Amino acid sequence: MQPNASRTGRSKSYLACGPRSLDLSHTIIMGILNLTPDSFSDGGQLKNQSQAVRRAEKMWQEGAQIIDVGGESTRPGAARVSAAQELDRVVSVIELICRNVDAVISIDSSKPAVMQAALAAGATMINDVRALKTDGALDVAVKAGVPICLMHMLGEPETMQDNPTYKNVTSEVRGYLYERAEICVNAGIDSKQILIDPGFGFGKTTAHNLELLRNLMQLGNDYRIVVGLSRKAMIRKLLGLAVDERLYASVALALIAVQNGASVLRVHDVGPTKQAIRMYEAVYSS
Ligand code: 8Y7
Repeated sequence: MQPNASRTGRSKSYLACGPRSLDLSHTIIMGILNLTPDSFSDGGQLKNQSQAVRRAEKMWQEGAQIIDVGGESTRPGAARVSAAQELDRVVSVIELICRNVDAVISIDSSKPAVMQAALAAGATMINDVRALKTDGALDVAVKAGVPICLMHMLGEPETMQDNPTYKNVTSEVRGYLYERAEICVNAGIDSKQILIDPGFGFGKTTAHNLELLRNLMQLGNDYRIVVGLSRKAMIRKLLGLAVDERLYASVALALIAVQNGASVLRVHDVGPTKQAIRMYEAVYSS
């Protein structure tokens, strides 16, 4: 058994993603599939779509059990897009991935209409950086019965990095996530289907991010933890590296997250992260 499972005394558990179930006794990799226009060099919609499906397939082959599909950028300073635009970006790609790749598809969105359409197209998980706070989002999640990742964000992407301040970042993030999770449970979501995520970089300084990662265990055992640190700006701030130079640091951070209790890793570089996890599991399962 992995130390993070034995330390927390959790028995074998699963996420129920429609017809599939994900075994949480192994670390799960969620591969990032960005369908925002800046993630493509050029070309028309069809070219983009087949490129996206190929990328999903590659991530699946490299070990991603979940593909997280998103059509709205939540980077610091990013503007919001309309539901119509987001739908246009994600729905047909989800249908195509479903037909061609055997992975669980997660919809990265805060908009209930987008969640609903994505679920109808074959997604069986929701990843919401706004933790189902948008009007109507909780209702969609309750009816769908799929796993839901609730992420902490201080403020909104346009302004979240303007001097974020906490008295105690770990306890405030934990308090927020447990409050959101309780609201979900009271609305009828099975607590075993709820995942929580501290939201690295979402209204946090580098010092906040480092403290949260160090204290990840303090998010507790009630809900499984998702962590996204892949290629994030804190690596530029600490090491001065451009976004395409952040692989080794990203893998190191992912492994620290696993040691500190993360169950799901949201990453761009699936193959290298999978190798690191396999070594970790080889050490701790023998
Ligand atoms: C996260 C995320 C992003 C994260 C979860 C990026 C959509 C920025 N980051 N979702 N989304 N956790 N659950 O750099 O950390 O990927 S977008």
